[in-house]
Amino acid sequence: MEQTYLMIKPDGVQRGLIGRIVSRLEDKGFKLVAAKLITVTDEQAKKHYAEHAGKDFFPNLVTFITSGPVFAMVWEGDDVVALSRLLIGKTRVGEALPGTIRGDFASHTPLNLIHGSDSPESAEREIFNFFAADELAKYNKDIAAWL
Ligand code: DAT
Ligand code: MG
Repeated sequence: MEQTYLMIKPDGVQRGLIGRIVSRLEDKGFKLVAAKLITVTDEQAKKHYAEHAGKDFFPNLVTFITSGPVFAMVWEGDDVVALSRLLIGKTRVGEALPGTIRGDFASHTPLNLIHGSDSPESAEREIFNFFAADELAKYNKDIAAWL
């Protein structure tokens, strides 16, 4: 089953949006397999955003993501990488549609509340930048047959 790394960024934690964001992911039918409130280290941040190293906004991105606690999560489901990014909405707030998390709650692009892996390969790398394998729960939900 596909897994993805989703992370409520420091702005989402500060604004008290953890519960509402998690509810949307549960409502969609994804299965939560790991979650914890952590402060991202400089090393983890640089690894997480390695694809953006060298871009003008990279230093601000690292400063922002390490500026306070984040809510790190692993979610599971069919096509969860692509479907969760649809729920999250576009990167730029001007393009994030109403009904998406960013479209409904974010008003400035860098403060866009939540990260979602962009491919199954990124997900694998990102999950293990923040979690150990034994932190991922293995369990079945009977409701899965109805989703
Ligand atoms: P996403 O978070 O939608 O996967 P991304 O991987 O392209 O987007 O960029 C990572 C984060 O960097 C994004 O959530 C916000 C920030 N960012 C991206 N492009 C930016 C830009 N042009 N100016 C400022 N911040 C930007
Ligand atoms: Mg990205």
